[in-house]
Amino acid sequence: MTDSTRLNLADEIVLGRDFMTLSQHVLSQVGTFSPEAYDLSALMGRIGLAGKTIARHLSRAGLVENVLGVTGEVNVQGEAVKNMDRYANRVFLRAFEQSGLVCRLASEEMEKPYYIPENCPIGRYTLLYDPIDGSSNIDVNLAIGSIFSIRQQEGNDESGEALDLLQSGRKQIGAGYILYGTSTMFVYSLGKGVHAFTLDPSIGEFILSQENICVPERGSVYSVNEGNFWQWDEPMREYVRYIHRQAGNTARYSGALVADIHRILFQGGVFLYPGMVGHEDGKLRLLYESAPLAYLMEQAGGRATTGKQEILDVVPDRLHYRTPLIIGSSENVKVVESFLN
Ligand code: P6P
Repeated sequence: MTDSTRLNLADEIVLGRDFMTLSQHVLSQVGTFSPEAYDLSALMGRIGLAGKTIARHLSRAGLVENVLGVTGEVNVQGEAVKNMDRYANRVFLRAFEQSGLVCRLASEEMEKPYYIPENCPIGRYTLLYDPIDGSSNIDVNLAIGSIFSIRQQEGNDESGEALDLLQSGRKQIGAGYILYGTSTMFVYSLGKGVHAFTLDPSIGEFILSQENICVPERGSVYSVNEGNFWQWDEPMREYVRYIHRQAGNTARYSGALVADIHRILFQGGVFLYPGMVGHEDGKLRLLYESAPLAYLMEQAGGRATTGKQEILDVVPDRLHYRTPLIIGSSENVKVVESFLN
């Protein structure tokens, strides 16, 4: 390379970093320049576009309409729908209309999957997502997230019941989340490790910030809503009493699953959302919350279980199926299991 084409080393390094964008990284992950590789790269790029659009809207909370507050509706989960839930759900749908990539989208906010017929002959992917996870944090300006899972559509789903989605999390071909925190981060895996990108608003790109993230084998953080203590069964209460007695543990619970998982992914520890009296399956939904996060955690060397079964082996019997969730460092998860079994 002649001097006239070179920059100084520092600028070359910055260019190299800034040009490892999300779409570029997906191509490097798939390792080929096949049509499928470009489809996945474009698909991840559209999810990134949805995340950037949601981050922009969040940044105007309190200044523009329809960011804070509730719509007055109740969703299929029986939860009050926040303005941001509805906005973010629509953003994901718009990101994939006319994309040719995704035939069907399933969301926490929609009772049934949303079909994009013009995409179906081409786009064989289904996107499952929680558009805003932790929406109780929105009105108090705390971290929230979006969670997504990518599956291949099997068959033509003539019944419109999306029965092919009722399979274990091992069928996922990719998963990830967007964390709207002090910075906006995009974390994903296509089965070859977990990689994190940070949004650089000055160029509107997610830039690679951490590659091949490995969750520590054990950690001192335990993340659980202890306000539910007397609704848990005795073995779970015994585990938490054990943690209280053991020196060195730290309680961290943000009210947003994505934020708590992100902390554990980088620092180790365990997140728990157990079953409760009257809600034995817990609160978290399998297909677009627990399964994508379990996929990431296993890719990072951690574990995720219901307490009785690996999350990725659970086969749901309905779209909005819930499971208890114990997820994080392999050693911490093992200790929890020793109390439950
Ligand atoms: P609780 C948010 O509604 C959510 O689905 C997760 O993001 C979060 O971890 C959990 O519920 C919080 O639930 O019952 O502790 O307020």
